[in-house]
Amino acid sequence: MKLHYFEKGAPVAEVKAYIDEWGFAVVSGIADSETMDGIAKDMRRYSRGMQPLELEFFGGALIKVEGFVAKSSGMVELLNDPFLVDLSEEYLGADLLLNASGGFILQPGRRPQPLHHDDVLYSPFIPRGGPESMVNFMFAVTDFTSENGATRMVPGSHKWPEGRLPTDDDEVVDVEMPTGSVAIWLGSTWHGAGLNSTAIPRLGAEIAFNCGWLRPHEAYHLLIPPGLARDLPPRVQEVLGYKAHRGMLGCIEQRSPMELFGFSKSVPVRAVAVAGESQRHVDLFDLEAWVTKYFLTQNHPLSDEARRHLKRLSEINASRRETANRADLDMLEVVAEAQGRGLISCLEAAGFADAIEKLQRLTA
Ligand SMILES: O=C(O)CCC(=O)C(=O)O
Ligand SMILES: [Fe+2]
Repeated sequence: MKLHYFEKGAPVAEVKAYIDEWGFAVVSGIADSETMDGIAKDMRRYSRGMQPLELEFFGGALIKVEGFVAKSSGMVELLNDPFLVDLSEEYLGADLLLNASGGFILQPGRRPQPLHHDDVLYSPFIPRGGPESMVNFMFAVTDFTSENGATRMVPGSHKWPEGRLPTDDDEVVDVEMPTGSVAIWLGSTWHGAGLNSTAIPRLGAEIAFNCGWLRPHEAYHLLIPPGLARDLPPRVQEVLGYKAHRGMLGCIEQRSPMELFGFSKSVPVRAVAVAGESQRHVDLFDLEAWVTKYFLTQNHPLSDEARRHLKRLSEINASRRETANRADLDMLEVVAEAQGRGLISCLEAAGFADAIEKLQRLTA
């Protein structure tokens, strides 16, 4: 294959179509050099005195700064780019979680990392060929070259059946990319760090996600407890696990922890969110249409955050419309309520108090 380089701003659908075909993609220019420099500094600082990981899995030359989002503000910035979550949601569904984040320092070595697929974490329990469980982003903090051990990918290997192993006949592509680029691959895609035959370490910053109904590799509630998470951007709070999955997993007293802890300002949303079924003016079925119309008439651009919540709410509402079974309806109602609350607290945090007030009047 000839590797295509997407540019920052490439539509999610285009990048996804490419990943669907090859199992991975590269987007260049996604992070600026200042952010990369900051991350490089943090990586060097936190890796002082560390030795390469010993497990055969890592190949003998990889030093890893783990829980890296908890250690580097640059990593928080990367994580807050909506492109990451928007693209990953295409594979993992809504309310996904940060699986792991790391500084990957590839030292000069003697052999490459063995080829593997990252979803070994879950594949004993989710058969290959089923839904994807992970999406991985590796940012080039230094240039990635064939000489310094750029990550190697096996094109199309995400489609391989259980038990199919790489052979010498399989094509392997070195993902060469300049600093500020990101390589993206699926949990099912075979890959591995290359061999660094230069004298200078290769630095990569990894952010991986998993489905919100799976337990992440790293325990981010503990790495970034509520007192610290409070000051992070909402999207980051969400993927750290402070948002419940579909309003039902990871709850405290039936609520998302971020609601209960009051991460966004007050959340006077229940009245709006539960204004279901028989209400006169706005009900959950129409909430997204109402909000979209409101922003159109106000000439306000709809924030990414709000757009995301709206998209989820409309997905849930579409399934509500199609579901006749009472138990399923009850469940979907819980989910719609949670998504409605998320939407409204995000509107509120963005300062659209007038929209919320209107909504509340309409639903009173
Ligand atoms: O550092 C790299 O290029 C890839 C590392 C990797 O795939 C892993 O450790 O799972
Ligand atoms: Fe990997």
